Amino acid sequence: MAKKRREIEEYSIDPAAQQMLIRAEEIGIGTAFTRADDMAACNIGSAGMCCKICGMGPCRLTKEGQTGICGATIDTIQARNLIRAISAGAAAHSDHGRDMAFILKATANGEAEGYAVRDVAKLRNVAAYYDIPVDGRSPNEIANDLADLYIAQFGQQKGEIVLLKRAPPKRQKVWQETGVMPRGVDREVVEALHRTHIGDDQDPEHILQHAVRTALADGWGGSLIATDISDILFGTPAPILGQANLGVLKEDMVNVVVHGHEPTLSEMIVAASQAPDIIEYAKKAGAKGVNLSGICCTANEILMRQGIPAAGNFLQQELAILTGAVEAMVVDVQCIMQALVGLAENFHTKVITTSPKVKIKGATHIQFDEHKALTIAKEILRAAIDNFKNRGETQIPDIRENLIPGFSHEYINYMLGGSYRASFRPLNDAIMSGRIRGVAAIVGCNNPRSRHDYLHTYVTRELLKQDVLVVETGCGAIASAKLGLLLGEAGLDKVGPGLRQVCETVGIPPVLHMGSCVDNTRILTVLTQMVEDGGLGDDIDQVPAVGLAPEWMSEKALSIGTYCVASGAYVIFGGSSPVSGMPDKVSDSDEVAHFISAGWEKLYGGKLEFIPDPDEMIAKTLAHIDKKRADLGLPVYDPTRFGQSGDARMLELEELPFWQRREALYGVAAD
Ligand code: SF4
Ligand code: MSK
Repeated sequence: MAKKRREIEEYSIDPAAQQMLIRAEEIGIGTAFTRADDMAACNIGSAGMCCKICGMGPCRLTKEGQTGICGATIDTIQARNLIRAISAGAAAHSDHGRDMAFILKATANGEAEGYAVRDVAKLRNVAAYYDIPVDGRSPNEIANDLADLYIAQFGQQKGEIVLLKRAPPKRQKVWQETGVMPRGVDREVVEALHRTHIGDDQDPEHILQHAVRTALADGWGGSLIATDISDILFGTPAPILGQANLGVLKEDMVNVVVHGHEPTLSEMIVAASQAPDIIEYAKKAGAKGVNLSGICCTANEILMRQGIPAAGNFLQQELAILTGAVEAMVVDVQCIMQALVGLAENFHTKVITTSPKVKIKGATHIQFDEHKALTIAKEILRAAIDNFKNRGETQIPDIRENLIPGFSHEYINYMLGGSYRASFRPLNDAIMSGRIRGVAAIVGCNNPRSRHDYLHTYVTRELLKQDVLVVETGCGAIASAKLGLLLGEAGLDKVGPGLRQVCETVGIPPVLHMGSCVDNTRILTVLTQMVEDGGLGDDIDQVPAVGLAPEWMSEKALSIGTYCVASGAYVIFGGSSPVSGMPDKVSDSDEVAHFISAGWEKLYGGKLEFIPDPDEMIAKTLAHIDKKRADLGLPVYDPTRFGQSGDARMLELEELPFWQRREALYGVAAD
């Protein structure tokens, strides 16, 4: 019997995505959306109740008190499945960080074609954390030492990952006392795999303690290394005008879409696309030039730094090809659907894999090599240009939105305090006074099992109304961008009055785009500085802040969620729980689900919960923020206290005849 398909509007709230899904239906092509309809999720697997780590299984535990053939309980199996997912996520982020460290090393030694240290100030600041001498030394000398130090963090066997010292001192003490200080990135990931081999660690809480250690090796290790070095090599992001959605593709240009996560090759493709010889080559092929855009977090990397438009988020990778206007989709690592290659066969699009770690059968492989990155970038662009002549019928949705991304921790610091008094003080003050109720980090993926972009943007909009400042990364940030929430005035009309006042005064949008999913470390840095600047307690768990991943799907999201919890944050995931006995429902007997919530809260002050209902997510976020406010002795949040403000008030006054403005402003009638 054919499975029931959802209506197009149920697949996505994005009209550009809807247009492409209609096109797919007309042509008779399947996408992740239709495949999700056709493939019912396995209830046993999705709740973590299936074990297949040895050849005696797989063991599916569906009855009360049942164990696997080896005697493993449901709690042990769920904990093992969870730590394996977290470790895979930590490995993916961290391996990205490792590659960045090797590129920094090659750059410092003049061996990386086209790369240079672009942000010397950040290099010096980062080096200073580790007492690497900076005075009287060239950027390359400092970069060489930093690269060596960072490369060593992966293979380190004993001691502590050196980046952990950037966390608040009290937080470091929590980690020391609970025994979760990661020793080296690779060691923790390997140990997670060892512990979960048949016949090893079988105490769920003990397994999950190591899950925390492994996730910390990601957040305060591999990911932080990736963010630091990306900024050093390509520049620390600052606000810049960009655009998002499929309408950024251009009919009269060669469209090259870069997709994945690493900025290394994509930055070179940006440079190559502007080279006169490439523009000339494109013109000879009958195009006006090369139009570059991105998908997923490669998009975020070049959007934040170069203003290169984002064609869309995770669920739009197939939809970009469906426009028929993409000459090449160039992919590196992570979140790349294998379906792209089969889909591209219906069009002229070339799918080009570039990472030595990622090949897809049927795709063209042009391997990235940092020693000749610019040469390779040009080779890729020439292949795309050569393909322009093969373009058939196209349909590019005329839908795109402007946005201002680029809110790195450093820029927020500058924005709030200027060059000489860079500080988070005004933000802390606004939270303390109640103008801003608290902060929410809304991050993470799309998932075709939920309506594309709906949960992200619903939760974002509702929290903004409640005077909650929102910071975003990853595919969630692209969802908000497409709705126009990442713009100053454009986003302010539906924002609470206190938050609006702050945004108008400082000149920021109410939703700050902070980067890719590896850049969730920027959020850790922001929280750390909010603690350092005073008034909001002396550790991250006291700050009125919550992290949300409403549409998560990747293992990296689980690692991010876990390191944020271990850093003191309350983290809410949407969708189904990988550790509840019944999908969407936690019962008293779900030991693992309780442990990562109440158990972790006791140990780390943060907790991880899976809440599918968006209104419950919002209610719990606000309740948590209000509790943290009360614990700090801050005034109870009062939405009527700050009324209308700033520019909004002036616009209202402009509507009045001038003789009434004075009375409206000062309560005194005109003479
Ligand atoms: Fe089954 Fe135990 Fe093997 Fe897992 S480890 S598959 S529960 S026998
Ligand atoms: S790309 S990990 S779908 S955020 Fe970073 Fe988006 Fe999630 Fe991939």
